[in-house]
Amino acid sequence: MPSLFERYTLKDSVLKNRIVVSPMSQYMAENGVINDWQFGHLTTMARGGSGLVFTEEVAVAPEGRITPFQAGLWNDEQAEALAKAARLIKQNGSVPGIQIAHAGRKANANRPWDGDAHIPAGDSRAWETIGPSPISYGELLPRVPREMTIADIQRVIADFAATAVRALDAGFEWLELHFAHGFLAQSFFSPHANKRTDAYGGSAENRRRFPLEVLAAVRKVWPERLPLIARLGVIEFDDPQLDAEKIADSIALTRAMKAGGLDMLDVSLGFNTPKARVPFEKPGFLVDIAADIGRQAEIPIATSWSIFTPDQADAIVREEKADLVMLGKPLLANPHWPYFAAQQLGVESPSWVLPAPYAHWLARYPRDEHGRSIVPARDRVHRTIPD
Ligand code: 8CM
Repeated sequence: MPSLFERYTLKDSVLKNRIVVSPMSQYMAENGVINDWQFGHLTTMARGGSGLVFTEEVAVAPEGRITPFQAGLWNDEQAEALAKAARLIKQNGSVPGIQIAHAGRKANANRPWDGDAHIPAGDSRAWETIGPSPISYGELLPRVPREMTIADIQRVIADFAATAVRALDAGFEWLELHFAHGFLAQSFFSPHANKRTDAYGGSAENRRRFPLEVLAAVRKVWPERLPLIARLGVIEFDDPQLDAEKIADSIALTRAMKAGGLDMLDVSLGFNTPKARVPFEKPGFLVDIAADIGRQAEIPIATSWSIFTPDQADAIVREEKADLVMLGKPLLANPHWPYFAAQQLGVESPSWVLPAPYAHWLARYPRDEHGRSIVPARDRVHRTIPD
């Protein structure tokens, strides 16, 4: 059995394999309420055979949305729609996860296909953005956030906890805190964005405070029996010296989060500066960094970015560099990627990675005299040919 298709248990949650649908923002919600678009998207992803399906990033407060069309979870109507999404993911054979976040100084932008840039202050669709310090991200995101007061910090921490309660009630089994990609918690952690002189800024210890307090508040309300994980940006790729410091800071934060009840780290990018030059062209460029952080902080690891092929994903798990592989674009390009991966990796009866109404047809014919598919698995990778 290829390692990618081994079961995985974390707390009381059992995944049928190590393939995870990354949180992928759809920007199709209305007033933060997801709708038929996301129901179709998440159903498709669950039917594709991945062990765990994350919803897109869900904002904990209105001003924390990346775009006006992002999903939210601060009211009952949003919760009801997300509960339907959790049900659909389960009914279609996967485990439902949800990622919760506050976009901080990156909030209030246009959708990527509408230009990706901040909505200018004064526009009727603009709202006030907040952050650790009044420093903008720059380039397409020039808006300067209002520096958060201690009361703002406490309010947003309470918003994370309230959203976690709603996520639990909605039926989600995995909760991911978004501490990456230049969003609010990451910008507190990053010296690029955090120039505060109070207890939430300055030293590495102070810059850890906000994410740790969010984790503590959420862990109090999220049951011990269910996985609580964080996506953490551990590197920028802007400057080798700063990157080395950031990885060291990330290991220290991860150790502290583990002590605070974190069950797994999802290793990702900082995205705090437009000056970063991320080597996206290099397959699995984050994998060895993720493995190192996992070893040093002694915590289970998920990771993502530039992971394309089944062999690559399987090797990551087999070589114990990560426990879970998070995929985005490969699954958008081919929602049944797990089926093709199972064929390519030589899983017995690969069609049964998919739900029975699909699997039994795919498994049927043509067959040779031994009852096996007449097409070798390796040649079937990009074609829908029976087992
Ligand atoms: C959306 C936009 C930009 C990002 C994101 C998302 C959603 C999830 C995530 O990261 O982890 O960086």
